[in-house]
Amino acid sequence: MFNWFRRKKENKENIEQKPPVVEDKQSNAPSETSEIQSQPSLEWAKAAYANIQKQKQEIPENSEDERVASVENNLSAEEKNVDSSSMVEEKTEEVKENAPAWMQKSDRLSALKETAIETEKEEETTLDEDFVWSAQVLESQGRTPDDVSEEEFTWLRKLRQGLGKTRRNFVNQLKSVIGQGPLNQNAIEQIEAMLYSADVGYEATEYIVNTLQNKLKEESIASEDAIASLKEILQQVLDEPLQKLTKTEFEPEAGKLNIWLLTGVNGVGKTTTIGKLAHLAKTSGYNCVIAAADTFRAAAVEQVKVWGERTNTPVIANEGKNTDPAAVVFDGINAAIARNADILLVDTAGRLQNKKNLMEELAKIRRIIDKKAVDANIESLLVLDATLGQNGLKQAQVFSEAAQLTGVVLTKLDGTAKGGVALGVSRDLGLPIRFIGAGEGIEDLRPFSSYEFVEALLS
Ligand SMILES: Nc1nc2c(ncn2[C@@H]2O[C@H](COP(=O)(O)OP(=O)(O)OP(=O)(O)O)[C@@H](O)[C@H]2O)c(=O)[nH]1
Ligand SMILES: [Mg+2]
Repeated sequence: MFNWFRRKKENKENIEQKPPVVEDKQSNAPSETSEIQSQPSLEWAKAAYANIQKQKQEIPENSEDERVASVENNLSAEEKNVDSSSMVEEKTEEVKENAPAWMQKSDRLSALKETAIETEKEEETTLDEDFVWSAQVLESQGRTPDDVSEEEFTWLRKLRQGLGKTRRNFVNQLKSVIGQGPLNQNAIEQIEAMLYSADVGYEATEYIVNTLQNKLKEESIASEDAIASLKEILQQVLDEPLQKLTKTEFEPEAGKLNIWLLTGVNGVGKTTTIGKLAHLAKTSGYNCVIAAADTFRAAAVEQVKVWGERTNTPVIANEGKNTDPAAVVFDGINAAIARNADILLVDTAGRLQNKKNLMEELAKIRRIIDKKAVDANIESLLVLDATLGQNGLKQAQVFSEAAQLTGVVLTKLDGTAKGGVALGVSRDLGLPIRFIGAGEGIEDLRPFSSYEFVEALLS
């Protein structure tokens, strides 16, 4: 079993970054093929590719079915031990029948199903530019070609493609101003404009530009080295919020209940993230329970149940009208304890009438958690939509006042040119980014790595 939470995510040298060797397709660099061919890392990539092909041949065809069957068996055994008198607990097969007629036909439900089908189809891994780039990232993390998995390559490819728009703007402009000698005023202004257009935000931009300027003040260095300096600065900005923490890794704590509360404005991807997290945690070897505490609209509960069905995760919900979300969380904690679950995922409402209401609701949920799960390890994660850029950050301020936030999940990095907002998040909110979403599919969310993010952004 591959544990995504224990995966090594940092550069092994941490400071000594490799210069970018794989050029972006649309940059005006020499042709890709000759670039890649000339790198010694290509051997590493080829060896990793051969290893993945070998792994695939070794996996018997019915292993996936067996895995699903064993999860189902475990589930039914666990379910026998749960007292569900006060809660409506959905067995996943019943979801479709229980959903109101309009919901069964609704676009949303069918869209979810379609994505499910889509993500089940595995894309063939090919030894292309993205693969070689991913291999370089893994190699610089101290990995060997025989200990890597295909899903790592699939994710790194997704991350790099997701940041493609932002990267193309960044890298092309950077190349035209950086590495032409000490930075002059004109170059500084261009870099500033570029950072703003990627939605890095005012404070982070000022910091990045000043630090870069100090570094490049005296010397005239090659553009590759200048980009390496910039990478270092960006990674520093992203890692800064970790400095004040005693435990920097984000991993479910063993022998404890871990409660992850997801908050954020409407439509940012909270519910989708819950589903993806349930999948990620389960396939990494953890038991999850979901509490459907978005009681603001009926369809929200149905949506969570679809994800419960897809991930074989029990969903605790309360069907009543105007139910108190805190009561659902209460039931969720009971169910998680009864099942000896590792993680309780809590979905919350994004559509709130006013700030006061939001404050009260979240505060109440938090009080229940603190009181009911005294020994639990609680993470309060703010979900932010990267496509909203700086606007999203402004809305986020309200949440940081209401919930005792401990981290951020950045969603929708696929297809946005505003990937730079990650830097603004770290600088302005002072919160570590814990997960990153780059697509609507179940596999499209992974733990965040500042090193991988910066590499995907600049090389
Ligand atoms: N492209 C893309 N779409 C995403 C991503 N994450 C979520 N979405 C989509 O964003 C839309 C809203 O997602 P939800 O999970 O319903 O958002 P929410 O925050 O729970 O919304 P409310 O419950 O209404 O507050 C859905 O269509 C998702 O498929 C992502 O990483 N990339
Ligand atoms: Mg939702």
